[in-house]
Amino acid sequence: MEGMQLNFIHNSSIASLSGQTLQVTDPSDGQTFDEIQRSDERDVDAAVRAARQCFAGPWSDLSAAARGRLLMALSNKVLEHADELAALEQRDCGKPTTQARADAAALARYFEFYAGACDKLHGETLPYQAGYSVFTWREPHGVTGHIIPWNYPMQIFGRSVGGALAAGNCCVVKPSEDACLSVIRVAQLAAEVGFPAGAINIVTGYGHEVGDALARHPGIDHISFTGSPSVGTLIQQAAAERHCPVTLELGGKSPQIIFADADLNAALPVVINAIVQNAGQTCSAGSRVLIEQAIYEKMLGRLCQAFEALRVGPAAMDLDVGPLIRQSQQQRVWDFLSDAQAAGIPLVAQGTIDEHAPEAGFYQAPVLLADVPVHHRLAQEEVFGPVLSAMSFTDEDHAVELANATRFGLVAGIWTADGARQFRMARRVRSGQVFINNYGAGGGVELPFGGVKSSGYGREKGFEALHGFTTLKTVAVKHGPV
Ligand code: TXE
Repeated sequence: MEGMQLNFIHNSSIASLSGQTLQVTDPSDGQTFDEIQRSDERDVDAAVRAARQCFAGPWSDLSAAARGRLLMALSNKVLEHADELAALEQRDCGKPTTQARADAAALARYFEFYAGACDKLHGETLPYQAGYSVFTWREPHGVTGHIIPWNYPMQIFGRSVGGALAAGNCCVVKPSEDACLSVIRVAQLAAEVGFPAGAINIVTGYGHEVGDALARHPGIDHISFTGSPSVGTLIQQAAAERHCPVTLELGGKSPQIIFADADLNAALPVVINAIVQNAGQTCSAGSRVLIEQAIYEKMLGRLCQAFEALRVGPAAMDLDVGPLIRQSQQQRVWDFLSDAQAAGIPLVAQGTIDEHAPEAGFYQAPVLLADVPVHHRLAQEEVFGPVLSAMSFTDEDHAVELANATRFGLVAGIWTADGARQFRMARRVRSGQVFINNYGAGGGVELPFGGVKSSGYGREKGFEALHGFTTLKTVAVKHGPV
């Protein structure tokens, strides 16, 4: 065992009150290498009290510009420590080096963006009856709770906590029990650059213990959750008990829609990357490819070739695909694949697991399945692995019907050279983001992100997120006699 990670509360590293810990496993070799605190509701309570104290004093005393300067200092600090943070997340999540480094750079960018946004957030003056002056203030909720998953700990911390702090909130964060090392380190770095004690607090442990306690705590004024739809329901129910606002990001079954007139050379690598990035464990993964019938066989052939060339291995080898996060996630993917086999869905191509990949690692070769029926669970549920389901469509109406035929609506990619169709399709596909002739647009912090239907609601990223992390107060002043 290499170390022992502590909670971070009131700018201090402290053990959980129970003294219990959980082991941290490296997905590349299945070996445990660290320990984190297994906290409970008492630790959550201590973190919420620290955050409330900070909100009542030092944090609210700062001007918006001063908050911005702190966030900018944190952005620079993250860049200075980018290699260290990337290495932590790489080991914790099994991320190939290129991905882990990109995530550390993205974290710095989130803080940079929100640093600049702090003093640009303002209310409005409103025309009203004679004798009144009416205006609005955008006020922080107070203390925000953030429940973060394991697939992109740094990025989701950046987009969620960065926005909440910029809007003037103090934060209590529960990272995933499967990946919290990078996030704990970022909170320490924040203290080093001068964030007051209590502004950012981290409490680790199981979701049903710490996450549940956070969602129910009366001192939490807003909850931001990214994770599975089933836990999203529990969070929403807990929040409803005390009418606490929530932002939910619950994943998707996002389509990539390829028309016969599309630039297939441009589409091919993007479609592949959208399903193999982070081993398919990405909420916005393009996990369905809908191909116009006229080019179905041709495009499928090209996808097969590309899939056969994909290589999987330990994170440090920096191949196309790393391991999955844990054994149960690997089992989840295997269950989907055996269901596909039982249903006679053709597995038409798969990548190769490198011979140096340790037996005990959680590897899964990328898989391409053809002719997947629209109602099969492979076309309906999030696999969260490198599994791409292909199906064909006859015309635009059929493409829209298939694209919208799931309970999710997070992201869609549309590939066509026809300008009018680009706009028609963008309107008709139900999702929070639509990309035309690209997918993700580089994932910039500027682009508001979130879903419709079971993909959740509320938006993170962009300036829009600041609206979700604030509440609007209307002030009407009656003019006195002159
Ligand atoms: O998610 P959980 P899991 C999807 C993806 C994946 C599936 C299961 O399809 O295969 O969910 O993954 C905390 N009260 N996504 O089981 O459990 C938990 O500790 C409060 C998509 O890992 O939802 C962690 O911090 N919190 C998703 C966070 O919720 C609870 C990313 C997410 O874990 C809790 C991750 C409870 N009762 C998985 N139970 C995306 N949208 O990108 C758990 N948690």
